[in-house]
Amino acid sequence: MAAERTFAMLKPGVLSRRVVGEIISKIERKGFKIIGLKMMNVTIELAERQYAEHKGKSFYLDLLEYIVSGPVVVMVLEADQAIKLFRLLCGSTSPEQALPGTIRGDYAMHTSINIIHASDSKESAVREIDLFFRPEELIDWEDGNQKWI
Ligand code: 3AN
Repeated sequence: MAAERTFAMLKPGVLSRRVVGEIISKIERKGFKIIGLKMMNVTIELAERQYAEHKGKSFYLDLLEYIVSGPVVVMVLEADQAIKLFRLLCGSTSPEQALPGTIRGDYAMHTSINIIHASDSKESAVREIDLFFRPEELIDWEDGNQKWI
């Protein structure tokens, strides 16, 4: 199966809660290969581009305010079926429906502060990776453990 790439963001608050390492551990333990990783502040312009599809919705302004409210950690993850499997690992957008064991199930209490972003389609993944990473920031390293994943 051809490896796929997806975009992930640990949203503001994850650094403050000192759980960045725990969440990245869950992502690694599942078997995703991290090929891009950095910490940054999201500008309002970048936030508007990332969430353009939500413009006009009731939660849009709160979403922008949240995403620029503190530093985030962004990643590009590679795996077979990365987009689908990573969304499963994140759990439902609504923490009431996110199952225990998923990242939102274990770490989030409210939809508006649901701590992690995962691309929802191939098109979104390509667009978001391109928005947040320069090509030279992605490192396609040789994975000697691939046959065990
Ligand atoms: P997901 O991030 O799970 O793909 P989307 O794309 O529907 O969810 O929504 C993007 C983000 O917008 C969510 N992660 C969440 O932060 C926020 N959001 C979505 N729906 C709501 C809602 N009903 N109330 C508040 N915030 C919401």
